[in-house]
Amino acid sequence: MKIPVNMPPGVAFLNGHFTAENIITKVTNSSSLVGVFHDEASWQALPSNTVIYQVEMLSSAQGEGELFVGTTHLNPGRVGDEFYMTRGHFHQRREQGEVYFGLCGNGLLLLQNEQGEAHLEQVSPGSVHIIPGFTAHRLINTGTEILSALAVWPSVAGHDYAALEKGFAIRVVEQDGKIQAKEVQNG
Ligand code: M6P
Ligand code: ZN
Repeated sequence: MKIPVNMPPGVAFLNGHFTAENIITKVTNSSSLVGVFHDEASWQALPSNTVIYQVEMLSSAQGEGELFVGTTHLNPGRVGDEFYMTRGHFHQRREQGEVYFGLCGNGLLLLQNEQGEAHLEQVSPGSVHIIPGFTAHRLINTGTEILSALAVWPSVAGHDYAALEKGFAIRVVEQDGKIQAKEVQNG
């Protein structure tokens, strides 16, 4: 009997683009990131169709035990002094974790627990980030190139954006030509 060998989807590790039959793409414009950046006037001044990031995802099975795979491509740039970043989220199923892999560009992964304690990890090509359960996560592009990171997460995890209405406890800005992480009051 001839045993079939199927061709799986592929990912280019240099830029995170997939080759697959069905790729789902979600574009996030600045206009949908209401209240995310601290300098509201600079945010208002951006053309509303300014693309901040795009996520491309493989279409895969959903349900308990199934995994999603996607790449976030976060553009370089700033809103006022604050670097472009993803909205960031807790998982609806709080106990579910996730893994990010830095592919290209340079930035930071902001991690924050339910007590509001936050820390940063350097994201660079080849970096591996284990995001535990009960931990909110956001990517920040502090470089001049696109920051692309591959992510693998349980399909049942879901996104809880509302839990972060007050925002994260750390903001990353450029000040005096340097990348600076600042603690936010009422974060
Ligand atoms: C990664 C994964 C996705 C997430 C995306 C964008 O690809 O974590 O689940 O949706 O980043 O992040 P956010 O949902 O915070 O905009
Ligand atoms: Zn997640």
